[in-house]
This record gives sequence, C-alpha cells and structure tokens, in this order.
Amino acid sequence: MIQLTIVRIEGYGPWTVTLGSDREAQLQMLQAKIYHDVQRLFSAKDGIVFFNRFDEYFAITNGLDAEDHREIQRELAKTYKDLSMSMAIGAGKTAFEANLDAYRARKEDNMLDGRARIFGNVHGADVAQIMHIDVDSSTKVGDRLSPYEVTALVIKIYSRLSEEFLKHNSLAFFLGGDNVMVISNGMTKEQADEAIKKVTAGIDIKLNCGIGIGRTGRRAAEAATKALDTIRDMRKEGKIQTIYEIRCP
Ligand SMILES: Nc1nc2c(ncn2[C@@H]2O[C@H](COP(=O)(O)OP(=O)(O)OP(=O)(O)O)[C@@H](O)[C@H]2O)c(=O)[nH]1
Ligand SMILES: [Mg+2]
Repeated sequence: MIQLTIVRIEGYGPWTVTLGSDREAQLQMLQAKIYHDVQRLFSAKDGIVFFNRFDEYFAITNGLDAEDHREIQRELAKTYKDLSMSMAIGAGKTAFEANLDAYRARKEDNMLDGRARIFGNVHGADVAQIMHIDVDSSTKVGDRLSPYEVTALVIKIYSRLSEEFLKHNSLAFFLGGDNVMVISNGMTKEQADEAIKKVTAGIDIKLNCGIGIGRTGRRAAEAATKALDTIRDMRKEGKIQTIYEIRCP
C-alpha cells in the first residue's frame, strides 16, 4: 500500500489575475519558491514530491500522519500568507488508486482537519516503488539535434511513458533533463520492460530504468537512482543491462 498526498494551491487562478498583466515573471519566481519549500518540507519527513503542475504537487507520504501534514501546512501558511494550500491524502495498492482515493476525499468533502484544510485519511502505507527512467547517452543525441529538438524528443518520450505506465496504474513525472520518475507500485520488472519497449518503438533512443523499492518515497527514489547508476557502472565494464532493481532492506 502506498500513500499519496496531493497538495494544491487553492483559488490560484483568480489570485494570479490580481497581480495584473505584468505577472508572469513574478508567478514563475513564486512557483519555483513554493516547489522548493514543498519539496524541502516533505523530504525532511522522508517523503518525495513530484510537481504535477505548478499549482499542484504529488507527494509520496508513507509513514506521515495527520500531525506531520498539519505541521507542513503550518509552515506553508507562515511563508505564503496570501495563498491558501490544501492537502488530500489517499492510499491504494497502486499510485493511480491512491490518487483516486485522494481525489474522492476532496470531492466528497471528507475532512481530516478542517482548519488545516486537509482531506482524506492517513493509512499504514508501507511500500513505495519508483522507477527512475533516463535516456541512454542523451548528450550524444545533442550532437545530431539542436537544443530545442532534444526538448521536443524528451517531451514525446515523457508523453508516451505517461500513457503506457498509466495502463498499469503507475504515474510518471518529468524531473528535468532526460529524466522521468514513475510511481509504479504493483508493476513488475517485465511489465516495465514491455512498456518501455513500446515507448521507444520507432524512435532511435534507448532508455535505462532503475527500479527502487523502499518503505518511504525518499528511500524508494534513492534506491531507484542507485539502480540507474548501477546500470551506468555496468555499462562502463561492457555489460549492457537496461533494467535493474534495488530493494531496500
Ligand atoms: N533530475 C535529474 N536530472 C538528472 C539526473 N542525472 C542527470 N540529469 C539530467 O539529465 C541530463 C543528461 O545527463 P545524463 O543522463 O547523465 O547524460 P547522458 O548522456 O544521457 O548519459 P547516460 O544517462 O549515463 O547514458 C543532465 O544534464 C541533467 O539535466 C538525475 O539523477 N536527476
Ligand atoms: Mg541520460
């Protein structure tokens, strides 16, 4: 079981308009700062945050209880006095199911803490599985494609990954560069291999995939990145393997 918390800035659209038309640079600076703070606060509690959109974030919150969430809400409220943030907590066997559970809690107004604007329930979630997917030798792709063409290719790969992995109830998030992380509870290595093959069919690109399994989001992400780095280390020794899994003890 995995627990996800969806953090959202409430009433953000109407609020942005109050800044006037010369607002975009200000909003970009604010959004970068909010993301920084949300990531800092959850990672200090062994979570990890993915920005879904800049006004909404997905956090893996295995092991975080109501008080942990309230504490983070208090910190955010102190820093962002003009904005109101809400949280919806959900759990499930897969990330997509946890996302649905959180979505329903918000929709049905199932409040865990009305004052702190936290919806849903905390669960005894004990496992997170993350896949860290990265383009093999993307720097070399830069020799034949210009920077913007590389971006367009990475977006295409990300879009296909999100579509293929969603079929397995897994959620993919773009991290920057040529990196994507997928919250993939319930998916096997073989299913991942097959999904990745579909994504790269017809494109002259190879993807590597590190799989990490741990009790919390942060530990799973660490293991996934370690697994990806292991693929790179093996490659240096001439051993080509595109998927590798590390399970935290
Ligand atoms: N978010 C994130 N970005 C990374 C990470 N590692 C690399 N990047 C980004 O990805 C870009 C490409 O770096 P690499 O993937 O190491 O380069 P590469 O040529 O593809 O080499 P290999 O992946 O080892 O085949 C970098 O410029 C960074 O922007 C990571 O762990 N997390
Ligand atoms: Mg790469």
